Amino acid sequence: MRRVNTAVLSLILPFAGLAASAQPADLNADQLAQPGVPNQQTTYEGHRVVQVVPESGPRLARVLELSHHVWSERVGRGPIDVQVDADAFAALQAEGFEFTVLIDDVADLVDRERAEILARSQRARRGGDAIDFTTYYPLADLIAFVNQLANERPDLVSLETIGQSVQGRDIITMTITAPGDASNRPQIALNSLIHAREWITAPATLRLARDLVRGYGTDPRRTNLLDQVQFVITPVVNPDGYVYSWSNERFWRKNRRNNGDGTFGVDLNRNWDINFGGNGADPFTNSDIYHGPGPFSEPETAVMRDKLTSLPDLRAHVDTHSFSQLILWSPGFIGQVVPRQDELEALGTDLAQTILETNGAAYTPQRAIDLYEASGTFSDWSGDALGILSYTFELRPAGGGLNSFAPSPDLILPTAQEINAAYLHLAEATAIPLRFVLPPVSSLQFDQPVSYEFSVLSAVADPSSAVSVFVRQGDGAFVETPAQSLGNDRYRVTIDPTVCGEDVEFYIDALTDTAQRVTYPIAGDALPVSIPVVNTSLVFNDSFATDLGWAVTNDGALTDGAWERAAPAGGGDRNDPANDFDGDGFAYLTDNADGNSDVDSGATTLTSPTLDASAGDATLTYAVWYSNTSSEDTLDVEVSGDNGATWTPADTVTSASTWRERSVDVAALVGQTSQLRVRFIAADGDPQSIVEAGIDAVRVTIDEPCPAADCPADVNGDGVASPADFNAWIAAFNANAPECDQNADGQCTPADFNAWIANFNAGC
Ligand code: 0X9
Ligand code: ZN
Repeated sequence: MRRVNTAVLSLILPFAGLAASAQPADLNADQLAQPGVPNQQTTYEGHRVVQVVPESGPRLARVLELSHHVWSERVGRGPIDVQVDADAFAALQAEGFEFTVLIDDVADLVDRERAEILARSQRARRGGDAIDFTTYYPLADLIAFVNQLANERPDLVSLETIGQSVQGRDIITMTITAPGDASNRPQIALNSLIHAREWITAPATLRLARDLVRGYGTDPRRTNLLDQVQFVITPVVNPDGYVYSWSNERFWRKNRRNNGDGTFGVDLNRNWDINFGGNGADPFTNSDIYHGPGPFSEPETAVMRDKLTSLPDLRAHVDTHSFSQLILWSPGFIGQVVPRQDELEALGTDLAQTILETNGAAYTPQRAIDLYEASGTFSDWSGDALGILSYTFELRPAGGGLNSFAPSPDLILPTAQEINAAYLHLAEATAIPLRFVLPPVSSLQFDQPVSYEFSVLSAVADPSSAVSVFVRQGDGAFVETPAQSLGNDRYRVTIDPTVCGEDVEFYIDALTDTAQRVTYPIAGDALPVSIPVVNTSLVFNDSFATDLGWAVTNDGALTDGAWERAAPAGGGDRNDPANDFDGDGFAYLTDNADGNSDVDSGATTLTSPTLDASAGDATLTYAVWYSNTSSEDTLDVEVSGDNGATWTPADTVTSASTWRERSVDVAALVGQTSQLRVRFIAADGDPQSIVEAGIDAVRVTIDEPCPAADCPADVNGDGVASPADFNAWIAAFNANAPECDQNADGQCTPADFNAWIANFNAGC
C-alpha cells in the first residue's frame, strides 16, 4: 500500500556549530546502570523535535544555536529537524520562527524504549549467557560476555586490556584464533561502540566473537578462518560514553572528557591524526564533532592506535557505527589520496552484496566523502597509516524516523547476522590466500553421479593452476580427481556416490600462483567435508511451469494481492522478486504487477493438490520469497494428512527480500499419508505494510532404506570384495554354483573369470 522511498539517506549528523549543552558530571554512573535495567534520565524533560524553516542564513544559525541535537541529515536551505529544550522552544515561538512539532515529548520516546528494554531483559532466555540478542545490555553485561567467551575457550580467546578510558574504565581487546602457533596468521581488526549512542553496534562484534568461539571445530567455515586468521575485536572503544548513554543521556555520542569549560566530550571519530581539524570536525568544545585539543589527545583513540600499529600483519579494519545501512571507505575528505581505491570499491561492493544475501537488507556501498566530509576519522587513519583495507560500516536502520536513534531490539539479531556475514567475507577476502565457495549440498543421491561445482577465489593469487578434489567413500584412501576448470574461478568435479548409507568425504587442494598449497577444509584429509549418501525418491516436483492443480482461496477482507501462477512482472524494484527461483520462469506470486500493489488487508491462501506420501517418511521443500515492511505478519505454511480436513502449522517465514529454500519434516507432523496437502498463507494484518510473497520449486521427497548391497565380486558373501573372493570364485566355478556367473549371462563359463576381475575392480 505505502510506497517505500529507498532513496532516503538519513544519518544522525553531528553538525558544525551545533550546541550540545553542557552536561552534569556523571558521578556514580556505574551504580546507576544496573544490569539489564536502564535508569531514569531526566535531561530530555520538556524536549521536543521540531521542523523549522529558517528564512535566511542568520536565522538558520540562530536555530542551530538554540538546538540540542540536529535530527535531519542535511543542514542548509529548506526545512531542518532539531531537538530543542523547553526554553529554546519558547524562544523559537517568541522570535517568530515557522515550525511544526514532530515529536512532542522526546523524554517519553526514551522512556518507552527503556520500558521495552526492561520488559525484554526480564523475558530474555539467556541460557547461561551474559547477553542474548533480543535486547540491549549495559556495559557490565557486555564485558561479562567477553569474559565468558574467554573462559569458555581459553584455547581460542585471549583478552588484553589495551588501556583505560578518560574515566579509567578498561578497554578490552579479544584476539580469537585457533590453538597453536599463530605468529604467521594475519590479523583482522574490528571494533564497535566508538560512538556511545550507537548501541546496536556492540551486538554485531559480540555475535562474531560468539559464533567464532562456538563454531570452531563444528562449523567448517569458521574453523577454516580461525585456523588461518586472528580476529582482533574491541567491542567497546568508548565505555564511558556508553555508560553515560544508559544513565544520563540516551543520545550521547562522544567520550566523557571534561573539557574544563563546563562542557564534556571529544568525538572519538574526529580525534585521529589524519587531516586533523579539517572539514567536518569542530574546534568548539560543545560540538558533537569536537575534535579535541590535538590528534590522539584521548586515551581511547591512542590505545586503539597503539594496538592496531602493534599488529605485524594487519589486513583489514572495520569501525562499526550506526545508522543508515552504509559500507563506507576512504576518501573521507577532499584531497585524501587513497592508493587502494579500486580494491576498496570492489570489496566494499561485495560486502554490501553479502549483507543483502543474508537477510535481504540493502546497504549502500560508497565513498565516505560522498556522504559528507569528515576529518580525523578512525578508518581514514587506519587505511592511510597502516596501508590496509579499512571500512566504516553504518548498521541498521536505513532511514530517519524516531527509531533510528533507538532502533527496535527486533533489529539486533538480523543486523548482527548480516554484519557477521560481511566481517567473515572481509576476513576471507583479505587474509586467506584462497577462498573456496561450495554449494550447500545436504545429501547426495545414491548411485547418481553429480557434477559438483565450486569456486576457488583469490584476493592475492590466481589459482589458475592445479585444483584437485580428493574423494572417498568409506574407509579407503582418498582418490585424487582433477577438477575441470570452467573459467571465472569456477571448477567442476564429478562425484559418484556408489555406496548408499556411507558419507562421501572430500577435500579440495589448490596451488596458488605463488606455489602455495592450500586445502579446503584447511585440515585436509584429517577433517574433510562430509556429505551423507541417501536413497531418496521424488514423489512430487512442481516448478509451476504448468498447472498441477493448486487452488487459491482468499478471505473476505482481502482487497488486493491474491496468489497467481505467473512469471515475475515487478522487475524486483519494490520488494518483489525479479525472477523465479528455479529458472523455468514461473512461480506462484502475490499481486504480480509492476508498481504499487501488494497483498492488502487480508489473507490469500495457496493450497496444493492431494499428494501421495505414503511410501515412507516424506520431506517437503520449497523456495519462498516473503518480504514485509511490518514485522507483525509472517507467511505461514501448513500441512494436512487428511486431505485438508485438519491443518498443522509447519513453518513460519519472516521477512527477507530474497528467495530462500526451506524444508519441513512432513512425517514428523502428519505421519506417512496418501492424503498430503500443503498450503501457503500470505496475510497482511497491518494495512500500512507492503507484503510481497512468492513460492517456487515445491518438492516432496521420501527417504527410503538403502537397498541391500549388490556386490557380485563378493563370492564368499563376507560383505566385501577381497582377493579371498578369487579362490571362492574358483570353487564356485568348479562346483558350477550360481555365484560363478559373474557376467549375468545365465551360465557359468571361463568368460566369468574376466567378469569377476572386472566386478572386483569396479568395487562394491
Ligand atoms: O560522522 C561519523 O563519524 C560517522 N557517522 S556517524 O553517524 N555514525 O557518526 C561516519 C564517518 C564517515 N566518514 C566520512 N563521512 N568522511
Ligand atoms: Zn558513529
